[in-house]
Amino acid sequence: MNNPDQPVIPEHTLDRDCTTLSRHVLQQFPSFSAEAQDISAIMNRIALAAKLISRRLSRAGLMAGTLGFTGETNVQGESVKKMDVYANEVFISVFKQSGLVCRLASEEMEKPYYIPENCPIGRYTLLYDPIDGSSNVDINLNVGSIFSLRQQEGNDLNAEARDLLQDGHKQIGAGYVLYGPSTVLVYSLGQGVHSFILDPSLGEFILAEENITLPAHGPVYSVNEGNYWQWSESIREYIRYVHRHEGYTARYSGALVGDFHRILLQGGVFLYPGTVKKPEGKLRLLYESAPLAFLVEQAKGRASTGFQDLLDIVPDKLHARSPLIIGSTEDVQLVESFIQDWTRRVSEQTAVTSS
Ligand code: P6P
Repeated sequence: MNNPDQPVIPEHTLDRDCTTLSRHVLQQFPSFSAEAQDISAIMNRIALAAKLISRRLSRAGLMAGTLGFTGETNVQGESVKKMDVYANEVFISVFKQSGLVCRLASEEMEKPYYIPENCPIGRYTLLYDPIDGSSNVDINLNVGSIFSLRQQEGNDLNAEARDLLQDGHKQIGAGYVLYGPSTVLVYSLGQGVHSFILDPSLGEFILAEENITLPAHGPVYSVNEGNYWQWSESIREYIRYVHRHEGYTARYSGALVGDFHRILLQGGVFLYPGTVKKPEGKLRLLYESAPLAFLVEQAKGRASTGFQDLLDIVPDKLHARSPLIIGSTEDVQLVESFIQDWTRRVSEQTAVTSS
């Protein structure tokens, strides 16, 4: 009999608070198979990494030696932030002695990191950008972690990880953590995109939204217009179009995860095109563009290089880069139409001048 003086907690609230990430992952599988248990355990480790990084970020300004640069340069030729190193080491630590992940491939490491005690058993590779947008760390703006999960194929005896040089459709799952006013984890295992919010009082990621889908069009275009004169004319034509037409608004944070999260929830398009000098662009394929492309397609959006679907790209090296146009289908197609029209005009002019 309910005590009238006691508040009745609606079942859905209690049940919702108990829909933790690991439980939600298990629900993605038809049975509690060994694979389901492995993937659930892997996601739980990623969640632990996210909690450790979130905790460090929330105290970064108060702890000596947390902010600023290490003085080193990474394989990308970028100055390394202390937070990059910490976050990279967190991912390594949470997977040691796990029997789950044999290899870790990170933006911060030239070669994959092997965890030998896991390798005969753990047949998974985690690819990740431990801190995406680290230029935002010292100014307390949002940053993120991006991850992609692939099955290890073969024994990789010469430790060259050539089996990772395959297209994005080979991903088993992908996701990101957004360290913002709250810490949000978004993931997909190929059955929709789902978001979780870290409840610090519980130390658990609690289900926030299931089966997130983008609208076919959104008002936001997200691009660093400081690169305007480095782009090809087709991209400049697209930018002039959205400048001239009502209904568009620019948003750009300098951190891919935050900019993508806005597009995922509100629609629109994020672009990091190539430039004339660097046609491959800046973003890394295997642990930045491809995981987000996996998510956006699961959310009924699109991801393209401007010339082909992003998930079809086969990298030639671990740290390969690719141009990225990602978001609502209509907005991605609009950008592609400018590229295709311009390419057609150029080839027609070439044909005329050479005839
Ligand atoms: P730019 C961060 O360094 C990053 O890799 C992405 O997170 C972000 O979208 C992009 O680079 C920002 O690059 O050239 O606009 O500063």
